[in-house]
This record gives sequence, C-alpha cells and structure tokens, in this order.
Amino acid sequence: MSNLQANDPVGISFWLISMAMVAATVFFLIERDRVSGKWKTSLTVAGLVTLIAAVHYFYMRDVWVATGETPTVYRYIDWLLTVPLLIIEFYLILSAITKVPIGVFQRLLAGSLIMLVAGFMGEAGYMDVTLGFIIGMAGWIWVLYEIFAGEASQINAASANAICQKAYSSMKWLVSIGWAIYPVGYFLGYMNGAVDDATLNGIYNIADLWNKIAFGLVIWAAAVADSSE
Ligand SMILES: *C/C=C(C)/C=C/C=C(C)/C=C/C1=C(C)CCCC1(C)C
Repeated sequence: MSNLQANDPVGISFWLISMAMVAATVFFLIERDRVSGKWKTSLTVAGLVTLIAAVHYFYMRDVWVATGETPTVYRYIDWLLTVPLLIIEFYLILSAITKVPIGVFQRLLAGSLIMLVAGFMGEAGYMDVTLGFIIGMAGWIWVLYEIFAGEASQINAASANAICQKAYSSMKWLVSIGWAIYPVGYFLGYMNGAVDDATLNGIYNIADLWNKIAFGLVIWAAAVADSSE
C-alpha cells in the first residue's frame, strides 16, 4: 500500500469520501429504527449504496495513490451496483405510498444499465469513445423520461402524498443535474481531452458524494417526516 501525500488533493478526496460513505452508512442503518415500517427498506437501500461505495473508495484510493491512474474498473463495478440501487429508490418510495407496476422498475433498471455498460466500454477502450457516449446518453435520457414524464411520474403525481412528492422531486433533480456531472466528466476527459486524470477523478468523486449521500438524506428526511405524521 502506498501512502497518501499532502500534495495529492484527489487522493485526499478519495480518503475523505471513503470516511463520509462509512459515516453515512452507519447513519442510515441506525436511523432506520426511527421510521415506520414502510420506509425501512428505502433506508436500508440508502445504507447499502453508501456501504458499497465506501468499500470501492478504499480500493480506488489505493489505485490512485499507487499509480496516479483512473481506477476505471473499480469505479464502474461500484456504479454497476449502486446506480440500480439508487434507481430502485424511486420504485420503493412510491411503493411505500401506493401500488406500482414492476415495469416502472424494469425500465429504470434497463435504462441505467445501458448507460453504464456503454460508458464502461467507451472508457475502457472496448468501444469507440464517442459511440459509448451516445449510447450511454440514450440510456440516461430514457431514465429521465421515465421519472419526468413516464409512468413513474404519473403515479407520483396521482397517488403520492405531499411528503413523498417532495422527495420524488428532489430525487428527480439529483438524477438530472447531479448525474449530469458524469457525462460532462467523460466528455472532457475522453472526448475533447480538456481535463487530465486528476481533474476527471476529482469531478467523479464530488459527484458521488452528492449523488449517494445527499440522495440518501432526501429519502431519510421524507421517511422521518412521514413517520411522525
Ligand atoms: C453513485 C454513482 C452514480 C450515481 C453514477 C452515475 C453515473 C452516470 C450518470 C454516468 C453517466 C454516463 C453517461 C450519461 C454517458 C456515458 C458515460 C457515463 C457512463 C459517464
């Protein structure tokens, strides 16, 4: 194991985020006790997301500190596990309130998998980077369509209570604005070459902090508010 150096801000961000993910995991899993039964699964899943990310961050920090290279494989294994878990939260919070057809979950899952597989193939050199980007964008847009205009959004508008709708709305903006950071990083890092590995990893790290911990906190806040009604 190589040691972290004081002049390596990206390495330090890997370290800090590892700890934030550990702390968030403990928080979500303990807070699960405070919320009513129908919200518990949502908090369990929020805790699993940060737990999986914490472990990947330990390994990614090591790769970065030892080689100064982008830990692409660990990064994508993390995303492959955590993105479906994040996306299932839309299904879970709506299911806490009303009945949701499984097709909603299947479409969200399919869209996010297309996005990730294409992105990985582009970043790892198995596919043309531009083609990987275009297919990846198409998968993401499909997810956005489902949550902004598709069946998930219609169920939310028609059946969810005010607390759930507020959480849905914050989550929707995280998946659009928060998630947009990744394709921007990919574009700048691999397509126009404007940023180096350090900047790319710095961008991905900040995005993960936001999209995993803040996302979980939105769900936690809704769960606590709804449970005390
Ligand atoms: C916790 C990790 C998260 C929320 C990761 C999200 C990743 C993305 C939204 C990636 C998106 C990409 C595209 C939309 C185009 C192709 C390249 C990707 C995979 C970076």
